[in-house]
Amino acid sequence: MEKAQKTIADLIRRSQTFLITSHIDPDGDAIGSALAISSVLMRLGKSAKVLFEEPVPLTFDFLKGSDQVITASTGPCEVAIVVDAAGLDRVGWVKDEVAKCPVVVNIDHHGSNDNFGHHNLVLTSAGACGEIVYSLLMDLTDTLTVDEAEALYVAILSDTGCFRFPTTSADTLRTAASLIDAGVKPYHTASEIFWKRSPSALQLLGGALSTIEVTNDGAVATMEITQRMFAESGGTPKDIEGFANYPRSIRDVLVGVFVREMGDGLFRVSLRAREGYRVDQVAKAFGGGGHPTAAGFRIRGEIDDIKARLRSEIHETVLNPESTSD
Ligand SMILES: [Mn+2]
Repeated sequence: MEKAQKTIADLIRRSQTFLITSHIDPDGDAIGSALAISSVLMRLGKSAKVLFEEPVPLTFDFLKGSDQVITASTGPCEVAIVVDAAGLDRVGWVKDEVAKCPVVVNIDHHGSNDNFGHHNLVLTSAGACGEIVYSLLMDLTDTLTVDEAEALYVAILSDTGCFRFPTTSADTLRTAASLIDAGVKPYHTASEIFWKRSPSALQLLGGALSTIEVTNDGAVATMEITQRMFAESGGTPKDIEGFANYPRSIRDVLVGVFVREMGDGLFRVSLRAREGYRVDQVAKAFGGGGHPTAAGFRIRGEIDDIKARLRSEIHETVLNPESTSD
């Protein structure tokens, strides 16, 4: 096993108080990984607080412990464990809370991870951070509770796009199988995440789909969702989980762009690429980050302008990289 994993397991065994956090706009991997760790640590008699910049999105509030997540400043802990974040900037203001802890552990699977921790367990081959967390937790405990297993199953299901994305490996499925052995019911978990849509959510999807534009060469598709669509449909941000994957699902489209209006001139952009094409560098150029085929960032501006800049940036650096000097 990874030497870093053994070192971190030893550190956890001899420490008593933990702060666990992850990136802003937390997804299933961030939340599931953090909740599973905190639950195991508390079972081991330790103090483990999960602190996120924002509350857990409703999609994931069925996970045990999600109501214990705190979103306000807390006292320092012996050890901060940061999961699923490529850099400390990704955790938002929680960064200051992490800085108060003398030891920082970085557990992640992003290729762009900058090894910000005192201890770094970064495995870029993992489809989800939850896979790495599973292996670490099995060093600390003999068995997972059903709730811990479900949190990790959600992490893996989310980050592998239900076992469809390129990082899905035999190990991914072996870990998922172990979680099912521990009591996870795949049908139950999938229906909690994917099959609780409201009618207004589908109206919202209809509105978003009607904005799809494909470039003349067929390689880039954009889709957007505006505050007005939320208002008209009665839908909520919870309803748009997974929308970012639609533009890329069009035949021949290599890069999909999903722009969401957050209000006050702020937009959140999600980029999705086919395997072999990288959008993480584009996201980075705009101050964000992510994986080669799934990345994102936030930006201020005007929506048509943002889309135009993105189309040209994607054509220049993703689809025709030899045209740039670096
Ligand atoms: Mn992840």
